[in-house]
Amino acid sequence: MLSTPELNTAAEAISRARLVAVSSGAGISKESGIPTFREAQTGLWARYDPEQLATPSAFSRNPDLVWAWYMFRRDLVAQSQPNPGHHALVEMEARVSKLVVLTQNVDGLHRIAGSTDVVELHGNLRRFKCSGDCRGSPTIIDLDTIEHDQEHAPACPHCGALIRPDVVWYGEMLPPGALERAFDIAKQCDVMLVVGTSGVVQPAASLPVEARHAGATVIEVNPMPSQIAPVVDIFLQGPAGQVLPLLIDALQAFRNRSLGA
Ligand code: BV8
Repeated sequence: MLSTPELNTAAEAISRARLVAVSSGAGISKESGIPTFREAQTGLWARYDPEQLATPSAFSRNPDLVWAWYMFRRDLVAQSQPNPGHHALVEMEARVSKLVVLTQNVDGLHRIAGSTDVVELHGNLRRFKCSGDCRGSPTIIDLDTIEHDQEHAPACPHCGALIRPDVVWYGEMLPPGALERAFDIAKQCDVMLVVGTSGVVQPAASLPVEARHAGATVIEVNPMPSQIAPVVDIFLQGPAGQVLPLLIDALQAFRNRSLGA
């Protein structure tokens, strides 16, 4: 389990960093009540595999099924709040020179918590767009301005194509600007804090590898080791909502010791 020496070593590395990159996955939103991607889905969606639903082919084959899934998740996210893990990252941002969050999450909770520099690698399920990008990429559609229900994918008011969530599906390219900036940050950061990701989905899973190869210290926060374990320098085992606040305490203690020295 988590030990004080590891927390102190991690806090020292973060304190000394010019640039801290945080790479977050579904695990940081677990304590906000949002199930992680690989947990068995609940209820109505239990029989579906998210990786089969979050694809262009699923949407073209059965748009209403995929639409209903996103409406379900959108409602779940709308009822969720940032948890102590998200808030600890906002606190950390105030205590270090520069901190950028590179998130795989589509729930928008980092920004809602107050993180000011967030790169959304896989989009945001609170935003919707014309599936034909009829007025440029992306053609965002404000759902509040059109008639729609929970069961049927509505039509774009401009061109009639179906409306979809503004997220990156499997087999789709990540937003070019976001991907490029994420890898730049990974190459330049002194510390990469990886929080709540299984390290399975590419190309996001390569960010910690890139950071380590460029000389960064890689710190992982997760109740269990992930697929990025081979590049992790400091493993802080536990849930983000508990570990990240402890890391803030360790940062403060390190700062006090340095000032007291
Ligand atoms: C692309 C948006 C180029 C949608 C998502 C090699 C082999 C096979 C396939 C591929 C390959 N390389 C690339 C691919 C294709 C694919 C891929 O990576 N597949 C995987 C399955 C192997 N990648 C893509 O398609 C990407 N695009 O590569 O473009 C291209 C283009 C055309 C053709 C080929 C290539 C696009 C990927 C984006 C997919 N969209 N989300 C939506 O949400 O509906 S991915 C989605 O799943 C999430 O966004 C997130 O990224 C991912 C889930 O991962 P995690 O966040 O890590 O969550 P997970 O549940 O897995 O793990 C949770 C972790 O939290 C666990 O470790 C757990 O222990 C921990 N945890 C639990 N509780 C807590 C906790 N941690 C802290 N605190 C807690 N309390």
